[in-house]
Amino acid sequence: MKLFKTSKGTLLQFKEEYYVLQHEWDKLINRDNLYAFLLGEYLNGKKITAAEAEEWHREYLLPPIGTQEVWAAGVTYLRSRDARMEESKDTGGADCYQRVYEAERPELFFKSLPHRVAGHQQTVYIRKDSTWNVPEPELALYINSAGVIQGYTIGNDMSSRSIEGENPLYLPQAKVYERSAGLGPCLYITEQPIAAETGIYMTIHRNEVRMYEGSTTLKQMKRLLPELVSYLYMECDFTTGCFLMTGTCLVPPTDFTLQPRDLVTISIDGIGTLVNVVDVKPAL
Ligand code: DO4
Ligand code: MG
Repeated sequence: MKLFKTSKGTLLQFKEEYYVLQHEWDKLINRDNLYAFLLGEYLNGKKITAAEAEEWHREYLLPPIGTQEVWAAGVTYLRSRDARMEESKDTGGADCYQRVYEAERPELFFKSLPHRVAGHQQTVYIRKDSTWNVPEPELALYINSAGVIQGYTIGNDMSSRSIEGENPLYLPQAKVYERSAGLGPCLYITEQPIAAETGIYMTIHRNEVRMYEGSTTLKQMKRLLPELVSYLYMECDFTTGCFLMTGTCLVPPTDFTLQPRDLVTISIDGIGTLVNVVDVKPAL
């Protein structure tokens, strides 16, 4: 089942049918067993045609987030550890990535408030003071206030590799700025936890030329999803739940950096596709 947040209301897709639900977003998603609730609820919604749903997607789609904070996990895949050790080798920061990859405690960091999040077909930014910028395609979890995973979406953890590489203490500046987080296109709600075989795919296009293409599966992740959630919820309360990006396994080659107008396309099996256009923040 998929929930789409739009400026006209919430759209539920069940198989190939679409229903408009009346519930307020945060109240709808923050519950125990969201899948069972939606199964019992969708027929109370107003059914619309596939053509109408298509128009809602095109014209009114929003990121699938209400008042939740967005957090992120790091160095959860070997590929991310290796890329970060490489980018920080000349500045002495490489060792901390090796240590966190092996450690019992995962790396978790605050990523975004909802107003900084870009949805499907919206613009993400690269920083003007950064010389090396990449998208990070990540499975993102929606976890309810009781600390239970209720749904999944696609995350784009936009990152400055030059700033993080200069000094790991600059991580918040490398990661947190306007429109540095992409989420969407929907919240994917399943009866069973998402499968380890689930594929993640990313392409980057510049002037319609493919500059990068990569894919992986969740199986490559070193950590378990409940392990990440339990550390995040250990000492933090999230009254309407929270989103957690779970780390990247796809890193473009070291000579690649994003430019304005690049198109980043991230797909995850079952969830769909998140497309973001790259730009810089306009001057105030
Ligand atoms: O260690 C810094 C950030 C790591 C990260 O964002 C990732 O592995 O996806
Ligand atoms: Mg990341």
